[in-house]
This record gives sequence, structure tokens and C-alpha cells, in this order.
Amino acid sequence: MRRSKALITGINGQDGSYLAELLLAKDYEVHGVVRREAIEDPSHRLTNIRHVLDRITLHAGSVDNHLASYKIISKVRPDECYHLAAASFVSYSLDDELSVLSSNFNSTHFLLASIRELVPECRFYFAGSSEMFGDAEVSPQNENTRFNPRSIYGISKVAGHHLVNNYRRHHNVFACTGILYNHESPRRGYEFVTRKITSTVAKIYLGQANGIDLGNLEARRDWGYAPEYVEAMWQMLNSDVPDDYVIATGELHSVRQFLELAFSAVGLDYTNYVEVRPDFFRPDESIPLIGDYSKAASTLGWTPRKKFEDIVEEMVQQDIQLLKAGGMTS
Ligand code: G4F
Repeated sequence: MRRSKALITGINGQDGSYLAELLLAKDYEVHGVVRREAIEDPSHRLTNIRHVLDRITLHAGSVDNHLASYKIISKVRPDECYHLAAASFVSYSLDDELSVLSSNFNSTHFLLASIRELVPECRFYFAGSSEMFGDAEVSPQNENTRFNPRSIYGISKVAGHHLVNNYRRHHNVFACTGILYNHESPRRGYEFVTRKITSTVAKIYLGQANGIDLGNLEARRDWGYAPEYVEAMWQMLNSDVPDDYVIATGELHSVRQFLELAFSAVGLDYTNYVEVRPDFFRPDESIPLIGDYSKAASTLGWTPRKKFEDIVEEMVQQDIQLLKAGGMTS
């Protein structure tokens, strides 16, 4: 029997790497799109997928270039396409509006247009975000909550989501949006608050740093575990009907709680190490984003499993190991 083929954009990111592992375990033929510079410098730029490089096929290209997307889709002819690549750090989107909006939106459009023309039976996953709700009017949010994005990043995700719906309704493409809330792991990028904290805790513990500057400690997030969230992506594309789903834990925790747990994992008191920097505060953070994942639970059978404390503990311990092995890049 022919193996199913999957194409993952952003395969070297946190989610892309866990998804590649999941699909390999399910015996998929896994293809990924990465920039040419990454292929030329795998030891620095492909760290999250280093361990599976001999089992996947990488294609050099940028998905915000229509011709590149078209050529890759035409060459791979995937059964499933997971579009995870995006400029995803919210703060950058506050600084660099034009390129974040155009590259996030165009990449989604180019892939969908290529799929429609070349492999219309290919199933398409779009990485949506809780930032689509932004300044939400109700809490918790579900698939029927009105979008009210507060950043260009959020706007780019709402626009991508409308494209997905348009291709599903008018062009019959099996396309789904996963509206994912924050999800963390030892592979999280260093710019995000969780990894910024755990990598610094590891450095402080090993005598390589003295403290950490942070923004709003009272900011709250619905933080889940990334390896579980990629399972939901696969479940969406392997259900009977294409649809959109909120993927979340339904629990809120503050940055302060994350800090307390991370420092206490190495026997330290965070209050001795943290400086709050008002210039790191973000605008419009008064309404917490917390997801109601009941549709994913009842339709896909997906539920979050790993507890918040265990995510923090795993990230701290992994960062200590990484630092001891000389592998921390930030
Ligand atoms: O870790 P963050 O930068 O993640 P954010 O902005 O919530 O976005 C992440 O999750 C979204 C939902 O899934 C994604 F769409 C998005 O792509 C990304 O993955 O910030 C988390 C919270 C914020 O409230 C921020 O204000 O932490 C607060 N924070 C406080 N001090 C900080 C800091 N965030 C960062 N990055 N750095 C700080 O020093």
C-alpha cells in the first residue's frame, strides 16, 4: 500500500518537529519546507529535526513566494499539508507590520491556490491562534466567539482563517483551522516568555547568569503542551468533515506562577532574580485568553493531558541538560 505523504511548512519549528515525529511514527512519507540557508547550515538551523533528518525529505524554498510553493506542491503532491510556517512572535508583529501581514497571508494563499490547482484532494491544516480573538469579548472563547485581533499577527491569522473557509466552501478543499492557544515545550523559541524563563533559570542555576528582565508578571495565558497540540492537527485532517477547532487547556496561569515554579524547580526564589521592565509590557492585555476546547473533545476525542507544573518542570530540566551539553543557542 502507498504511504501517505505529508508536507510541513515550518518543519524545524517547535510544532513542525513534533508533528514530523508523530507522522513518521504513523508511517507517513514526511516532506518539509525550509529556507535554503537552513539546509546549508543544519547544525545551527535545523536543531529541532536533527534526529529525523535521515527519515524526511527537505525542500528549499520560501512559501511566501508563489512560484516556490507551486513547485514544491507540484513535486511532492502531498495527501496532507500542514501550514505551520509564520512570523509568530507577537512583539515583532508590533514592529514590522507590513512584512508580517503580507508573508503570513500570502504564504497561506499561495499554498491553497497551488493545492486547488494541482492536488485538490490534499487536506490542508492552517495554524490559527488565540490571538485571533485578541481583545475577546467573552471568556472562555470557543469557535463561535467573535474575532477581535489586537496585533498584525492576529489580523494575519484571521485573514488566513477566512481564506481557509473560502477554499473549503467555494473550492471544496478539505481545509481546517486549528485555533491553538499557547503551547510550550523544551523546543519553544527563546523569545517566548516560557522558554526565556526556563533557559535563564538553567543559566542562573549553573552560574552563567544573574537575573532576568521581564514584562508584565500578571499577564495570564492558557498554556498547553506542544506535543499534544500536534496530535490535534493530525486528528483534524483525519476526521470525516473539515472544520475549525479551538485547542486549549481551559486553564489560566500567570507569568508570575510560571516564574515561581521554574525557579523553585532548582530550589531558588524568583523574587531575588527578576527585574520588571515596564517597556516590555504589551498594549491591550486586560482580557485573558482562555480556550473552551469542548468541540475538539466531543468531535475529535482530543483533550489536554500534561499538567502545567509538569510542563514547567520538563522545560527547566531539559534546559539544564542542554546547557550542560553546550547546546544552548540563546
Ligand atoms: O510567550 P509570549 O511572547 O507569547 P504570546 O504573545 O502569547 O504568543 C504565543 O502564543 C500565541 C497563541 O498560541 C501564538 F499565536 C503566538 O504565535 C505565540 O506562539 O507572551 C506570553 C505572555 C504575554 O502576555 C506577554 O506580555 O507573557 C507576557 N510577557 C511578560 N514578560 C512576556 C515577557 N513575553 C515575552 N515574550 N517576554 C517577556 O519578557
